[in-house]
Amino acid sequence: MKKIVLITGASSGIGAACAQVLADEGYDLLLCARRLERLEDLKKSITEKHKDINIYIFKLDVRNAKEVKQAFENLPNEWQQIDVLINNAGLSQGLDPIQSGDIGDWDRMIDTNIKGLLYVTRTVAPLMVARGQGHIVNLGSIAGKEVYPNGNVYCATKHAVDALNKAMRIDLLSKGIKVTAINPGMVETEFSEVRFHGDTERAAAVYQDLQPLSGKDIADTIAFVLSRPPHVNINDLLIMPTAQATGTIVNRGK
Ligand code: NDP
Ligand code: 8X3
Repeated sequence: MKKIVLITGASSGIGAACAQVLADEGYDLLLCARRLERLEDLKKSITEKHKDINIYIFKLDVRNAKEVKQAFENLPNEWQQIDVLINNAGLSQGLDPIQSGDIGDWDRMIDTNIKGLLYVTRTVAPLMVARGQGHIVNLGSIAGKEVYPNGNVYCATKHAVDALNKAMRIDLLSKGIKVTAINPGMVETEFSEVRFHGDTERAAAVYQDLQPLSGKDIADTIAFVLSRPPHVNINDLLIMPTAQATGTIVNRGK
């Protein structure tokens, strides 16, 4: 029987790459995000390559607890047998000092990266507990391991993901459920464009003169983590571009 992976934030970047790579690995895909048209395109392109992979897409804003609960209650029964949850939906907004940060930006990061991840986990973990199996993969960040100038609230949300990852592993230990954190450094996706509110020039400068990670680099790593035998769990991985030593120290060859 094929395994089902649920990927939040599958409409772009790391989430979309996970969908492609895990389809190659034979997983059926349960994909959600706010931009349904993006998911439709992704489904079409994966289906063209893999006729045998089942894909179910649905629109979801992880910040809305009621919407999250209803979306999973409304899933056809066979799609509720979720083997892997990739808590990937997340974002950064703004890069400002604490004394002048935008409160709307702060709310969006906290509501998505912490509360959204909790709402989805609270809904999906019981389904895994009932089956006595499952694997939850949480997208943390280098920003959850250290703090960098003006990263304040984004770093705080990813430190929260780091704490929740450890907490989930403890609470789910006796239930046969694996919990893994994947903590990337710079990955070239829509992340910086979203952080800088659509300023594509400023976003491009982040990745100038160095080779960042790609979404596929992270997806390949997750596929490796998921392919370990039942008695092996990778708790926590920090994965950086070779050109990046810390959140802020990078080698642009200059
Ligand atoms: P992208 O901006 O390319 O993708 C983010 C995804 O999250 C999109 O599919 C977006 O879909 C989804 N999303 C955002 N808000 C919501 C919401 N409220 N409800 C549902 N889905 C949402 O960025 P990445 O792929 O880079 O980011 C994926 C994860 O990786 C994030 O958690 C990020 O913090 C983390 N990360 C990224 C790094 C990087 O350098 N890129 C490094 C370390 C960690 P939609 O807008 O359609 O809802
Ligand atoms: C995204 C990477 O370095 O901008 O989490 O925090 S960073």
